Amino acid sequence: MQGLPGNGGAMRRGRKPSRPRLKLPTFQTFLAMVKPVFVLNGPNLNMLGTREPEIYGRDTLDDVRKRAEARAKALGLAIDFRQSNHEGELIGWIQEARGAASGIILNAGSLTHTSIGILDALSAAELPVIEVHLSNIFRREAFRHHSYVSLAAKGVICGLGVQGYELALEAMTKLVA
Ligand code: DHK
Repeated sequence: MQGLPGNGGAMRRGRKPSRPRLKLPTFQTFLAMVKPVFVLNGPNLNMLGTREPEIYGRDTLDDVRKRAEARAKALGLAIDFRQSNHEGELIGWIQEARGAASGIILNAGSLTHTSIGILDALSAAELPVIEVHLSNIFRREAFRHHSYVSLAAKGVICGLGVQGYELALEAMTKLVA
């Protein structure tokens, strides 16, 4: 039996006409397409693991990065994890984030309590910001109770150690959606 012109005879033989196939990106391609969340770490966080472990824990910064990357992958987020001991470098990365990132998770270390430059860069970035601290800064010295970063942050997580970074990533999925 002959089919109708143009549909390969599908109609006459009772089959649905074939539709053009929608090609979905793979999960990895999708990750590469979206802008990463910048996870930025300030001064002395490269010393994690050996630095005052009773306050900051025994995990190294590399452990923190691996846990953050694993959590981000499970959440479908791409992250760019960095650390610097230099205020200017951190400010440069926050400026870069404005065009290149979907959000910022920031543990600015001691610069949290001193840097108006970092606050200004965060305000200019116009991105969701979550502030993280490993230790509970409110149980510590009075000078740690004030944070310039908080003025630009959507939320603050402190005192929960490495888990704070994972919780920040979970919260970020809602903020970048
Ligand atoms: C890290 C630092 O280096 C301190 O200067 C802050 C923060 C607290 C943290 O708990 O992760 O005061």
